[in-house]
Amino acid sequence: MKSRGHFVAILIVALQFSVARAQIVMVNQAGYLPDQQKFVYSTDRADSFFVIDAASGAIRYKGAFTRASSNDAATGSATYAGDFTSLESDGRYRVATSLSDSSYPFTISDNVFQDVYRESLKSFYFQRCGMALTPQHAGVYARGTCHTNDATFHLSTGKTGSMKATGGWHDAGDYGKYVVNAGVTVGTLLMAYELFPSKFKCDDLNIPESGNGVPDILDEVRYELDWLFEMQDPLDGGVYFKVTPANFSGFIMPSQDTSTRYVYGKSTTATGDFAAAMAMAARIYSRFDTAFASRCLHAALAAWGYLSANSKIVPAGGFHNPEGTRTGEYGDPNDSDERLWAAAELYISTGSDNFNTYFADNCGGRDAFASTMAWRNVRDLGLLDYLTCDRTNSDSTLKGTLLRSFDTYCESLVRIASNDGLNVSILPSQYVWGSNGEVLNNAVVLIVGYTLTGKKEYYNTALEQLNYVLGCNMKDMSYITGVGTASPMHIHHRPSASDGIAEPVPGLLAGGPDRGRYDAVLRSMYTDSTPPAKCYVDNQGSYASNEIAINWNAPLVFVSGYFNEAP
Ligand code: 9MR
Ligand code: ZN
Repeated sequence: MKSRGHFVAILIVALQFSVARAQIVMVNQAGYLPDQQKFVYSTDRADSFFVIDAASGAIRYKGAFTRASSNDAATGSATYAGDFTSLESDGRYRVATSLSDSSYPFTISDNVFQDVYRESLKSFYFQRCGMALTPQHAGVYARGTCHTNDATFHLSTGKTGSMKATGGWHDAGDYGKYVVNAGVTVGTLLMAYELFPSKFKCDDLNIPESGNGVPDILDEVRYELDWLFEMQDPLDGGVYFKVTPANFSGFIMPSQDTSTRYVYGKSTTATGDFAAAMAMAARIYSRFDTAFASRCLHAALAAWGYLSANSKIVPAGGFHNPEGTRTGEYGDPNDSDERLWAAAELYISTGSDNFNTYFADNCGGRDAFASTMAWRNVRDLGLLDYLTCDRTNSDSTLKGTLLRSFDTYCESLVRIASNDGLNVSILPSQYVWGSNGEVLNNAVVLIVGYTLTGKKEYYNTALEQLNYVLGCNMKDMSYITGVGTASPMHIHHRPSASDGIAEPVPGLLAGGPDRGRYDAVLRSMYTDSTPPAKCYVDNQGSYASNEIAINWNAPLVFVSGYFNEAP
């Protein structure tokens, strides 16, 4: 009888569980800061919700749901929001609704973002190419070195022979290294440090350089910069586009990938991003290592020289994969934003009028801010750095104009978020490949907006974007490996897939819903009528929704690091 009773009990629990999941109750699975805004979202029509102590079940807070949207285009559902901001006591909780649905557990405390911040930054160490990851620093994810062979000049370089192409981070789930994506990633991470040095000063991440007196974020970025130097042609300052094999490798460990790597021809987008990132590094590292800083500045100036000598985009029409090459393209037919960003950073680092004038003539003035940065659009990095710099000869009238444009842009993001059922700041049409990166880049923009204007709605909307990737989404999951109760287990990431360890490498952000359904797995599961915010699957084959990439992890580091430390 005992075992039968046991069976019935399990059945009841199982039934309750499946009923509970029929409607979702979405919370930030990392948790909430005690003194900040707190929202729970649900598709459940319940009129009220209870925040209960996760261990005892005791009710700690009771609130009413308000309808956030009815059948909105992104979620395809009616959604309800519950505000429990006034619950400020530290603890471990769950939300239950008056219809008996319940959420994953979550924490309220000052350090809820500590793990996501530290793990997301540490994930860059796990992406390192050209060195062994030791058990001391990588634990179970220790692995051998990789890609130490020279890269062969591809026909598109006009050269023969080979060159050194070691170090740096693997771009994503693949083992390629692409200068354009490296540039925006380095720019985002350095901007985090430059704007908020006290929030990004940790030196105890357990990377090989930890404890050396230089913040780990700068040590980690320097690993990428050291590879970037190799990508510059010393003869004319131009920068090669990428180092990859002709095709993506199978799902093997990096050390097993011995295919021929090619270095591809120079481009002005790569050279502009390189110039900007190196110019930023020149001023940011000058406090720690003057010789390194001046090397960065020389490289940036040489890259600018190449841009000046090539006033039209190189290659014509933007980079395209040559015949026979199938790795990432990062094709971008417009290099004006890369040039603008380079000019802004070179101006800030040198104070030279030439760069200031170039920036002023090309920044767009009243209409400067119209979009958020992404790998193909780095305008905002230049605009925001100009706006926040303290060069005394910068144009204060222009700064005033830019600030108004920026404020209007931030307001437009807040408006999009408040019309969205889950307070997400992207439009339904923007759930494209890497949408989680777009959401977090909007949060970066809003954080800078809050810093410059003090408008609390910018801060709150930025926080809601972090909530979205950490669980307040239609998949009811944290999109970050190893963070939260439900997170990706089958991420499109070659080391995670081939290291024999069930848990993926932690701290990696999945690309997120892709309404374009650019892979066969998404196409087999969803259709044109699937709500955009649902076009995601935790399946290794879904590279368009479940891959990871350095340029998506960088804004995650920025945003989680910002909220992790009190201002
Ligand atoms: O992030 C890139 C996305 O915006 C593009 O639509 C997509 C297709 O070109 O490529 C993405 O970048 C991938 C890159 O090309 C290769 N490494 C993996 C990147 C993330 O999926
Ligand atoms: Zn490698």
